Amino acid sequence: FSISKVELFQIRLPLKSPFKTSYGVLTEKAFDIICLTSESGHIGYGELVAFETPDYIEETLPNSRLIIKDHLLPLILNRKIENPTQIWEWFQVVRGNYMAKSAIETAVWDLYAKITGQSLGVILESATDQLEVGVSMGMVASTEELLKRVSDYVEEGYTRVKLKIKPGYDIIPLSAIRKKFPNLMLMADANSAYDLSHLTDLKALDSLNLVMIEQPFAADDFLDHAILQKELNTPLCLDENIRTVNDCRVAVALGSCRSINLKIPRVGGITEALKIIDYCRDKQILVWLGGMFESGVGRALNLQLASRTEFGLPGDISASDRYFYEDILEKPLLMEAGKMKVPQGLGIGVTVNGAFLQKNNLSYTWLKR
Ligand code: OSB
Ligand code: MG
Repeated sequence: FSISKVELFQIRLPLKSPFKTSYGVLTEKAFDIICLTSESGHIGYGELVAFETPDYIEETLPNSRLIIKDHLLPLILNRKIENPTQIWEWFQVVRGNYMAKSAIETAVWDLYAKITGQSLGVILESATDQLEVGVSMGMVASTEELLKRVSDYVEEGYTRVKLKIKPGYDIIPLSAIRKKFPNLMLMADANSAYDLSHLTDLKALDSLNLVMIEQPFAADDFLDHAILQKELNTPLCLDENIRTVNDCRVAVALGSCRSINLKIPRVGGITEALKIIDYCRDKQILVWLGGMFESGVGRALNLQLASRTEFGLPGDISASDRYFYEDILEKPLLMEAGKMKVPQGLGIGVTVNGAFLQKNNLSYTWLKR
């Protein structure tokens, strides 16, 4: 097949409550939705999840838009696509820019599944139609308010809770949660806020029976993570560090982690994500699916991939209504009886609300002539 039309819509969804991490506060999620139309009239959707500021990793929404328009789209337009794995190969001439690549690559997978009349889950070897999921929580100053929020999430059915931490906000809130919920799958995510000078603080967390500690050190550090992992019983998980399967090989060679938070956009799309899943299975690294405050498009895709058997923990795939007042789908993805349903329709399995997209800023259109 080939692509006859490309559209990019710029969307902003306000968050229900501000999300505080070690690097800042987010009150609104800005993202783009990419629509690829084939000559057959099928539409594939992709989500560009990059943030407006380079604080999580270096990629940003404005830069990614530019890379898509000037460097990635020219590599796929006017070309016959036989299989979505080709996209990953064609994109190799562009270095890095994983989130930009993923936005296009995942839209091609969706399009391919729709053209061939299949659910993307079938192609991705989804093994179940419903999943337990976890929730990621920003920092909350008051312990009382924190415990109230954890209770609400547990009651709603979330089976794993992740709390953002930083030096000075770690053992106290985590101990309070642990005391009230002795058996909860609890973990912490530092988004690179620590270094080896905090070794004592990090070792103290070993007493809390955490499922894992995510990304305590710098996004490009493998050596200090390995030193820390040797000092801890709690498994370390890498997020920001892992952009390719080669990064996983370095982490395994050095012993930098025992778990990987896999985000499709952070690794450039589904093709690389599948390689990482295979590699982690071979090396007995616990892989689980992370999130980027996705709208329904990215969230539906996450559910499809996370329903493979290799995912050893509930993912950061909360219901749309955990973050947003309204989603961009005809039907939002909600928690039902403690589980999220894996959408079963063609492609990513959800219907995007066309009127909602049209209401938003169309930033770019390309039409085959
Ligand atoms: O570090 O896992 C992270 C969100 C955006 C960027 C980075 C991270 C996160 C989350 C939230 O923790 C995951 C989600 O629910 O989408
Ligand atoms: Mg993280």
